[in-house]
This record gives sequence, structure tokens and C-alpha cells, in this order.
Amino acid sequence: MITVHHLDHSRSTRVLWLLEELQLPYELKRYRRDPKTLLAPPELKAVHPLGKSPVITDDGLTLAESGAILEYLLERYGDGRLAPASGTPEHRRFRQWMHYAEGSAMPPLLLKLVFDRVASGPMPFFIRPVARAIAKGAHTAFIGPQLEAHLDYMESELGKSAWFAGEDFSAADIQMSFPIEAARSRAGLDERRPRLMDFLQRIHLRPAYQRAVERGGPALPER
Ligand SMILES: N[C@@H](CCC(=O)N[C@@H](CS)C(=O)NCC(=O)O)C(=O)O
Repeated sequence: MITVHHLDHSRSTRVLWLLEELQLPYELKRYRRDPKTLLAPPELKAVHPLGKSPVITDDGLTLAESGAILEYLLERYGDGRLAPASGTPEHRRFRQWMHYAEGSAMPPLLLKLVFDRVASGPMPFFIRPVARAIAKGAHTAFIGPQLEAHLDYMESELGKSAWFAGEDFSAADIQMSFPIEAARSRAGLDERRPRLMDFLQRIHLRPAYQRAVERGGPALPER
């Protein structure tokens, strides 16, 4: 039996969503973030040394890293579903997006989250102007332009086909959903990028996505 170690408001929603798309049975173990630090609870370290989510266990295997988990589930249980045939141009695009989501799209989003916290977190009043100036400097010099470049890139790629890897919905869309949801929630994604907004609308309408959110809660807190 597949067990998903699922942290609330996290990338782990993607794993639940894929399992729901594939209509596979699974056990859900839920973990709550520390309300102050927002970090995962220590119990997750008993499952995997990094103590992050998602992690799955299946048949004696413990596997972390959402992209690797999605690929494992497809390989073992997919029967060719939700991934283009290997060797095709669609499969090459599929593989790129599977890596791009965590390798390129997430880092500037994470930097934004960290620097926003630097600027707004608790601190002595006389430090605050310095912290704000540092956060603003990082945003202007690096984070802001990087975010814009990635959002522009994703928006233009969605102009080439209905979904990220081609005309058919695939697990690459599931993997890409988290950076796009995160950009919508905290990095200024709005109607100026209509294809990405439409992508969000289309995924939210999928019954499997809705079942995943019903079981595990939304990937990100409500705005
Ligand atoms: N690249 C990893 C990232 C895993 C990760 O950072 N997960 C976050 C949740 S979105 C986490 O567990 N955060 C809690 C913590 O770091 O304590 C993946 O895609 O699985």
C-alpha cells in the first residue's frame, strides 16, 4: 500500500493529485506545520532524514522529492497514463517541465518568501528599516527580475499547446502546478498573464484535483 506523508499546505498535494488521477488506493498520513516557524514537525524526520514533504513509502521503499515520486508512481502504476511516450518531442518537453518546476521556477519564489519574512518578521524596531532595505535591494536586483522572466517564459510556453508537455494533460502539469499556485498566491501572478491564470482555472476544475484537495487540503493557504 502506498502511504503519503503529507504536510499541510505543501508540494505534497501534487502527489495526492496524481494518485487521484490514476485512481490508486493510498493511505494518507497528515503532518501539521509549526504555526510559528511554518516548518514540518520533527516526526517527519523519522520517515526521511530531511524531514520534508512529500515523502512516500511503498513496498519497503521510502522516496522523497516530488518529481521523483511522480515519476516513480507513473513508472510503476501509470500503464502509460499521464506521460507522453518516451522518445517523442512531447516526452522531452515533459521531462524538462518535471525538472524545471523545482530546479528553476521554485528558487526565486522561495527567495521571495524568505526576504518577505526578513522584512516583516519580529525584530527590534531599530533593525526594521535595515531589514526592509536589504529585502528591497534583493528584490530589485535579483528576485523581481527573475520572477518576471520565469512567469513570462511559462506564459509564452503555454501559448504553444494546451498543456505544458503538449495537447494532452500530463503529470508535468501536476508538477508545474505548485510554482504557478505559489506565484499566484505570493508573487504577483494575475490577469496580465492570462494563459497561466487559465491553466489554474482548468486544473482546479479537474475532479481528481478536487478530490486531492478534499483529502489533504489546498496546496497553499487561502489568499
Ligand atoms: N524539492 C522538494 C522540496 C520539499 C520541500 O521543501 N517541502 C516543503 C513543503 S512545500 C517542506 O517540507 N517544508 C517544511 C520544512 O522545511 O520543514 C520537493 O519537491 O519535494
